[in-house]
Amino acid sequence: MKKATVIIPTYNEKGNIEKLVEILENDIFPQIKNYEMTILVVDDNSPDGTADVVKNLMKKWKNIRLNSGEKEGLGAAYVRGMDYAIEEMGADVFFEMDADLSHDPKKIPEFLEKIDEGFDVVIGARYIKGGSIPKNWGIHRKLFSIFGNLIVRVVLMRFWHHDWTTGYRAIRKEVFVKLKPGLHEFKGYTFQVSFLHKAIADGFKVCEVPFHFIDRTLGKSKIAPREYIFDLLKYVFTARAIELVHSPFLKYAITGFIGFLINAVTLEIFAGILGWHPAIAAAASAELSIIWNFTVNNFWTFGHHKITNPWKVLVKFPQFNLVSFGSLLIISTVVWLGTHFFGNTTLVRQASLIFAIVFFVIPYSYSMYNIFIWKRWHISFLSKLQEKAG
Ligand SMILES: Nc1nc2c(ncn2[C@@H]2O[C@H](COP(=O)(O)OP(=O)(O)OP(=O)(O)O)[C@@H](O)[C@H]2O)c(=O)[nH]1
Ligand SMILES: [Mg+2]
Repeated sequence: MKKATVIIPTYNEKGNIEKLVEILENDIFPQIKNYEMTILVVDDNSPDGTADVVKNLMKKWKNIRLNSGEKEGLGAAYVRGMDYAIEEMGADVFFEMDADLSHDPKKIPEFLEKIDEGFDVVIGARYIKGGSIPKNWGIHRKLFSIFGNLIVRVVLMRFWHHDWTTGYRAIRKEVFVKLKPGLHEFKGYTFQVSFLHKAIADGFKVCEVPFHFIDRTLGKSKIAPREYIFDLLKYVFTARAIELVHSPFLKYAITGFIGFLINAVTLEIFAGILGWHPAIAAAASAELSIIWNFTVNNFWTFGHHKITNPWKVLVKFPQFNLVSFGSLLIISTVVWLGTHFFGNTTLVRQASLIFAIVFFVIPYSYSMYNIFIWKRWHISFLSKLQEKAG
């Protein structure tokens, strides 16, 4: 039979741990037939004597273990506990669960069903239908949690997962084994966000199960909000920057910038040196830049999706020109509007051009390339949208 371990990190949870263990042992575990259930309390030498309470519980139930260590933060405790659960307890699956009864234990069988359906990580989510945060939380606490999650979703551009900071989860051991080398730097609460982010990036299957978060009635919260916010922002912005550098976006930007230089230099050569009519010179230099962009994006930026079949190139190249024509329309409209409202000066023209490129042309052309030309987002992005829609 497969083994599942409920890992409960504790720091001064003397008043809570016994109650939680009683509920798990008496009410929840007997319902679960296809897993051998165990409990691991990961305690950081709590000064209130949480460990002594656990030792007493271990006399009553044989499926409980205690792992004690130095206090290094929640993330460090989880890494230690997950290692222990795999090595010493033979866990195939483990749960992350707070000791303070905030995480409704009745949800455990539902988490395991999702694991049996083939999901690698099951997230207990408060911000989806059927889930909630406590009504009696102060406004600060609510804003902290809601905006924390929103910032993570927006900065990481991962909108399909709604609750990133939750500490109620079921995880298959393979996920931890794979991610472990990169987990040590996140010793605090940021561990939760980084763990989920890495799991998704590595292609593990993640789903959400809603639950109502209950406010703790005993003991103190261990979160240090200022430190947490700082660490969280540091993580999401650094992780996003690394992702951008590794994604085609940077290559796209370099290619586009050189394309722009080609356009500017050849325009000067054709119109200034060769004396061509400015309209013809502009069209020819723009087309050279388009040819450059198409070729380099095809073989480099979107090299994994490159179009090599000559017939396909014949179809794609005009499409690419059409997309470029869209960029041209955007730029001319914005520059025209800018000069119309703020005066036809060099400053306004240049500022409008940069504004148009940064805020409209880049998002427009990058998504067009991804969706219509090289179809990189076709599978993951569009099918997800369709899934959501129907
Ligand atoms: N071992 C260990 N456990 C920790 C540490 N920090 C927090 N915990 C435990 O992690 C769980 C979550 O901590 P909480 O303080 O409840 O965090 P929270 O649920 O976001 O905050 P509240 O809603 O105010 O309770 C609890 O079981 C804590 O005892 C730590 O440094 N080491
Ligand atoms: Mg709590």
